[in-house]
Amino acid sequence: MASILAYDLGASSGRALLGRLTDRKIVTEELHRFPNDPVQAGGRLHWDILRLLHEMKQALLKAKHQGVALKSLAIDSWAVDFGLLGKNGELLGNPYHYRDSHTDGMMERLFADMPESYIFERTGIQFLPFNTIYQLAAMKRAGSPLLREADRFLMIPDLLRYFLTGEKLNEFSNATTTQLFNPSKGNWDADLLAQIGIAPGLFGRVVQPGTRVGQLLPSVASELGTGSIPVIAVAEHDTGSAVAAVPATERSFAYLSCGTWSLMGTEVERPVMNELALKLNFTNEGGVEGTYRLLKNIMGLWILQETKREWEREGTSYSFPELIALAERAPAFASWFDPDDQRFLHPGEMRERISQYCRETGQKPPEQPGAVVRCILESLALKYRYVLELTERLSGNRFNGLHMVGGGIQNTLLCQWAANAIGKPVWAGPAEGSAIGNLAVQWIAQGEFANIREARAVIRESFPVTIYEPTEREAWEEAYGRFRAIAGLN
Ligand code: ADP
Ligand code: LRH
Repeated sequence: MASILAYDLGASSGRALLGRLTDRKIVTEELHRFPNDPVQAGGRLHWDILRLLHEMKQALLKAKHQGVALKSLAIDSWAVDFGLLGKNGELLGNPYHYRDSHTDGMMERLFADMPESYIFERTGIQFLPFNTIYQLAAMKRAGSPLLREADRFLMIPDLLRYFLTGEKLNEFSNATTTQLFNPSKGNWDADLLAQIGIAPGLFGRVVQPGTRVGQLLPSVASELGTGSIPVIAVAEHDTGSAVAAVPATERSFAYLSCGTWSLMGTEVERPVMNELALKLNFTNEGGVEGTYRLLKNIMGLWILQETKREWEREGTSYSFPELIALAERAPAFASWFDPDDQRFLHPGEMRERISQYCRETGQKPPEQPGAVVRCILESLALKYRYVLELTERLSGNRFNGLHMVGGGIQNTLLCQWAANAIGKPVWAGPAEGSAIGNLAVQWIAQGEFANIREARAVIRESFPVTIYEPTEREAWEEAYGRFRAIAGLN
């Protein structure tokens, strides 16, 4: 039976999922899962890009050993990061992690030369300090030798795809996250590149999700002993793939892609690039079939991941289910913080930062592990309510519930508290949203589905959705008012 392969590389882990279509249902099998641990070296934070390529090859070997013939494969990953190729086609250096501190203060520095409105009217993209534009500007300012030698700019999935196929192409959904792509012109923005002093020649042709972009290089196929496999560019930005997999029936719906980040918003036909979008710092990231994701980043489960890592460094290991059980038993509504306070962006001692935030806002810092986790999860749920309200205001739509996809939906407490906080049902599933959206776009490219609407209908039939109805409404309503005051959200 024909199978296809989706590589979904998240900021915390990567996986390779096999997909098959059986009686108009999608069947998936996890072939391979591996950690994605960034590496601190020489005072900088990098992605271990070649280890990721190695793990991707392991998945191909597993497929071969299982006797699976692959009809195609595709890659999606986190956004904004990139590698640079030299003239000889070799990778120059190890890609930086977007949480590296070299972009600190860069965004504000650029605003002195061009106001936010100038950047936003050209890109429609939210201001995040680690956007590619600020990463490149930081490298330029530091006189990076990599930049001097660079011949091509490839984002993470472009780069991994290049290693597999030899083709140097930039995929659209990810290109939009650079804050250097102009959706009106349908191309890289020459004015912005000139402002930051980056040669436009580094940037290649932009291909739409659903384009066949090559096949396994003979050298890769012979190294692994596989045949030649067609490679497709999907929505290579993981959030683009995740939203493609939202099993919504309605045309206009609200979603929360819940993993390392919490990405909340709605799908729109055209970018919303008005003053309110700029003021609320919403983004318009490119999606499949010409759609855009009007959304806002929320810091997400990163804060919990980092806290868990901190306990591990101290010698106590908790699993996510253990931490959630502890949180459930801790006292409710004891303290909160705004997850999007910039102090939580970089790796490090999250508990101390939470305590500091609590002290600054006249709250008693949480102490026991259960209280800390409860504080994180309640703060996230309450922030979801705030951003959902902003999404409604900006889009002019009222949503009767929230679709949640991504690994974070395994946190049933968070799903329930999200429903309680927004006062509407949460429909959770599928957990492997990005990988499934990746598979769906490959099938569209192969003519198995006519379009994303049909793909979503099949996804709906293939994967369970858990419904969380809101409970404890009064208590959460009252908590929301207090949370807004503490977080200074008007
Ligand atoms: P990413 O793609 O950004 O790496 P995922 O979508 O894989 O992230 O989601 C990872 C998050 O899912 C973890 O940070 C954790 O909070 C949550 N998670 C993973 N496994 C479980 C589990 N068994 N129970 C509860 N939560 C979990
Ligand atoms: C989620 C994600 C998100 C970006 C961030 C850098 O994995 O792609 O959409 O903002 O990583």
